Amino acid sequence: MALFKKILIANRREIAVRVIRACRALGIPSVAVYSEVDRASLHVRKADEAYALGPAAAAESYLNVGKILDAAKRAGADAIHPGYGFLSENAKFAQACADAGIKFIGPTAASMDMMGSKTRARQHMGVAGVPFVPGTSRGLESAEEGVQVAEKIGYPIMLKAAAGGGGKGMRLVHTRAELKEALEGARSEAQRSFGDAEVYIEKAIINPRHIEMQVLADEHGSTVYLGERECSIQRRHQKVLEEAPSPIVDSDMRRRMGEVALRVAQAAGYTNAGTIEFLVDAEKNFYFLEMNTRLQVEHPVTELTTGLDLVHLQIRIAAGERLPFRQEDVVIRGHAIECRIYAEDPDNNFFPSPGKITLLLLPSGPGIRRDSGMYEGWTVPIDYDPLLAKLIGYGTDRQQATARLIRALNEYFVGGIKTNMLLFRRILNDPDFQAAKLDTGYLDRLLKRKQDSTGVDGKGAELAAIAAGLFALLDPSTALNGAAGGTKLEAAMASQWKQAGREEGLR
Ligand code: MV4
Repeated sequence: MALFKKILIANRREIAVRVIRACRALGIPSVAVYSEVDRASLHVRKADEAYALGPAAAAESYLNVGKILDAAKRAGADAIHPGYGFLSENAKFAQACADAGIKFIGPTAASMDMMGSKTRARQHMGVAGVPFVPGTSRGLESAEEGVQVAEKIGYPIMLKAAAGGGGKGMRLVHTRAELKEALEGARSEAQRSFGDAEVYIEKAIINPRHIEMQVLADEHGSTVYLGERECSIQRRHQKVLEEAPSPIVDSDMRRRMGEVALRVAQAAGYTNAGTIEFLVDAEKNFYFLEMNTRLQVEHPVTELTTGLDLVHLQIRIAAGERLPFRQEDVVIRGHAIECRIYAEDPDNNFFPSPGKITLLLLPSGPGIRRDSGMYEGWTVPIDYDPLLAKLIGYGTDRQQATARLIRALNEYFVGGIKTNMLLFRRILNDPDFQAAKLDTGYLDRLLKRKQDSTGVDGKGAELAAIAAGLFALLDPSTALNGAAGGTKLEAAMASQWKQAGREEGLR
């Protein structure tokens, strides 16, 4: 009757904690694995059991297939959840799990392989009638071939690595004169990054939106879409803030995108949770970009707007259960926005800012969800991606979700390290964000504008501090007036200035 005897989580920090929570809720014992620097990590504390993998280097720990399978065998785990990143999209790992008789909670190695190469994916999607950006569906043989294709589809064009992702091996080319050099650059970067120099051409979409569709597929042929996420707010191919639903997608567009996403998933023989990424142009035409064959960082915004627990469903699907609902049962309700809190220094080019968390004040209250991998006293290691936590605001509409998130960000305090938290106040208060004028160039434009210290108007913050001091003086309930009023007023004002100074220091 039990879904699994025990689940090992081949990951760390917030996503490991997220999966452990799902295991707990389902009554399944959880097993953590950790590297030397993660001995005291939150996921290790929360799991029922924990196994050491080895040194911090990912190749000797979270990317080491042999060590992870060995830990699973020792623990008696019959399933592995890979989280995101690390081995989550590694077809060889999925196959190695299958060969070891351990259920990989995700798609099959064959589905991953199909999506692992963009040219292969484009070939399959062409057959399935999925719209994608015009271009080639195989690697370029020469610069001359590139020039010919580019003349046909028209500049600007995009050169992309077939094995690529995250913008590596990608070049925007405006004219024929630039093409040869760009192709050489893209090829060598692709070879260096992926060990595969295959590069192909797409027509470039200028300032697209990035919108993705969540799907779930069981192992009995039933596939559903769970609505889209707007992920246009990113910097250097790293997402910063995501929301569901997308402000520009109406129910008709959602249905059309969803049906395309189902076709993609079915063409890949897909099972479990997956995401189909689209580029959307200014006229709201959408084009298949790629499929992510894992649970994504931003899955909570879909959970909040659908009321579903995606990790719970992933586990049930992996155990061979049927999806417990049909497409027509999926209802999108309300609006959710996620902020990715990174240990990085916005004043120093967003460089990672590891160190000890000396003070942690946590937000809560209506419409707030926090998925976190940190705790007070924990030292953030330098060795991995600097994501600390995700703060998600939910409301009946976008405006309420935004207001709740701003309120919660004001309650949230992470002391001892630098974080990107003030950036979110800037975004959420920005008129363009509030008007949903978003595309993949949005954040760079915002960051180029002259910024002040507080995320709101600098002079305004100063005035607010003074006004707070005056209110404190005039309000009898604060008992600041009277004989000792002068000194108490000074204290109240000093504390306001301290708050402003603290925020200044956190910038
Ligand atoms: C594009 C594009 C415009 N036209 N393809 C960047 C990462 C990779 N996954 C795909 N990317 C893009 N592909 C065509 N034909 C613009 C981008 C792009 C982008 C896409 C999604 C999210 C952020 C982005 C930032 C810059 C460029």
